[in-house]
Amino acid sequence: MQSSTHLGPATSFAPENSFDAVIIGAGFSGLYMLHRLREQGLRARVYEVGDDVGGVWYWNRYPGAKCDVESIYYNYTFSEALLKEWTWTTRYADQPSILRYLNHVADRFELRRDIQFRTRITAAHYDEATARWVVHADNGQTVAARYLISGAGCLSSTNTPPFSGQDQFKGPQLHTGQWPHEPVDFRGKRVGVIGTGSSGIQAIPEIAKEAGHLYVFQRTPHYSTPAGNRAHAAEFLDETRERYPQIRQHMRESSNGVAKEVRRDSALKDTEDGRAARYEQAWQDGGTLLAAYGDLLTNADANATAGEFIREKIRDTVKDPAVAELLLPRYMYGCKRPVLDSGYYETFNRDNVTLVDVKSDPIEGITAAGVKTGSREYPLDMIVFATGYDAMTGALFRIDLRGRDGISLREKWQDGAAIRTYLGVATAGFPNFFMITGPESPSVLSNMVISIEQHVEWISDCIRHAEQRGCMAVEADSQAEAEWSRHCKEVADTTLLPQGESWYTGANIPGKQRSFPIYLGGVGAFRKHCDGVSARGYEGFILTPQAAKAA
Ligand code: N01
Repeated sequence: MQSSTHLGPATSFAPENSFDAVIIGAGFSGLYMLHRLREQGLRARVYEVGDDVGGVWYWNRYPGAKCDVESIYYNYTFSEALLKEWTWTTRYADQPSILRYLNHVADRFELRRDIQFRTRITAAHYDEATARWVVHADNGQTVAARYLISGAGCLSSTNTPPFSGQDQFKGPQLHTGQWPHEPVDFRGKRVGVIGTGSSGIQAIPEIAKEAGHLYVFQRTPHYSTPAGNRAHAAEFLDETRERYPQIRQHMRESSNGVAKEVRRDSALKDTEDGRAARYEQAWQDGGTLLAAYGDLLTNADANATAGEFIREKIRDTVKDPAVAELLLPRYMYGCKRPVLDSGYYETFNRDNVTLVDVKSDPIEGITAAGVKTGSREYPLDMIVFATGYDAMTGALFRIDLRGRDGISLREKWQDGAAIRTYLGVATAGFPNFFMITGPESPSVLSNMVISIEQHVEWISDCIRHAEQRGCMAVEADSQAEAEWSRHCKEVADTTLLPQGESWYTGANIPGKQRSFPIYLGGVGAFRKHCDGVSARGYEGFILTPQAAKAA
């Protein structure tokens, strides 16, 4: 048995550097995890890279940043008092409102005293002899903890493609996922935005309103539908508060974590007029069209009807037919994350906006003056990278995470080619390590906050169970894990989603191994399954009693 880790043994830590649990990240996940563990009487410490709480909502300050899950569903539901005292004023909350909410939560539950900001966890090694994690930070600090819990997020490790010459550009270069705190002045400037996913599509209409000229560098046209954002009426808010117990129940039992009816009928069984009317209704209501029929993500022909409806809308909206043609998405709708916008396609009718098709004329590099494609150089004063994230595994792989026998998570998962988790919450060989909305949980294909709450509550119950029985370690069994991974893949393969070229599959990161590490069985079914596992005494987990320590 190994007696220490590469970071040294987990013995001889001063009390101030020794915790029951270390939690990585102070976003929605880390904040609630800290609250739960403190309620259970455990000593937990959160480490957070940012200067303050918020996670992705701390970093994503770009103009137009909003959440595409309706605000009344995108909040914690664990506290009646918190639900009653907070009001979302618009259908979709913007980034400043969500950040205010998370600050309110941190203050209300006095969380800040157990959070260390401006600290990045760089390594965490499991010391098998003491059944503790030795955790190292970028400031040189090393602490030990019985439990290590990642709330590092699914979309927090930003991706900037390695364009040649990037260091030569004379003006500011900004990434939507690491936006500056001070206001960015676009007035009169030639601005280039690279990327037209959710972040680009939210930012482009806002930047266009200010910029002297905006160049949108688009590689793949994405599907976007109107968000239909609006102020909430007072009666709607009153009624929502009254009905919240039912709304919460509905969210928890639903497929995607929001309390909306899901249609199950087939788009192909409807008439052409019937489909047009239903898609039009969904378009006018705002939101994605994915809920219009039950088979849009499972049947390519059904999917094509929604795709064509959106293409027709783009042709109707964009005045220049050549520009409209370039904006038409051709992949299967929903296989990249569907985007919600506020006036995106209309933006291309402005005189100060130019769409640059970098699929036919790829970006060759960045120069001192701007962006150079194969055919010409675009002189710019500022470049905005809306180029997304190394999703699902990026934040975990950035940490040198080593479990039993010094095996790293990256090695175990073979850089993403062989991701294996049990319930997305644990992985064999890494005792007492838990992931909040890790790979192979519903995570990014659900309302994240509802999924985070479910995982946090399940993890804290599991820890309580282990503590009450005096266990030194809880670890996923490799058989149970293999079975869960197989099941995830089997469910995903009943849909069109694994076929997509998207960050869901890792296709957005050159060289990244393809996989589809998201559980598509639905939030309600997942919760039921996890509850069954705990009711059966944490079936599929190995609980090592204290006595085994001496063996
Ligand atoms: O990133 P993306 P995002 N040359 O990966 C392009 C969540 N989110 O930050 O499609 C040229 O979707 C790339 O082109 P292509 C949400 O889940 C949520 O926009 O790969 N272009 C694409 O257009 C979302 O899905 C909210 O051909 C290059 C873009 O960059 C996720 O975050 C708001 C390129 C990246 O799009 C990620 O969204 C915002 C290159 N070399 C984000 N490399 C909410 O509302 C990449 N691109 C909650």
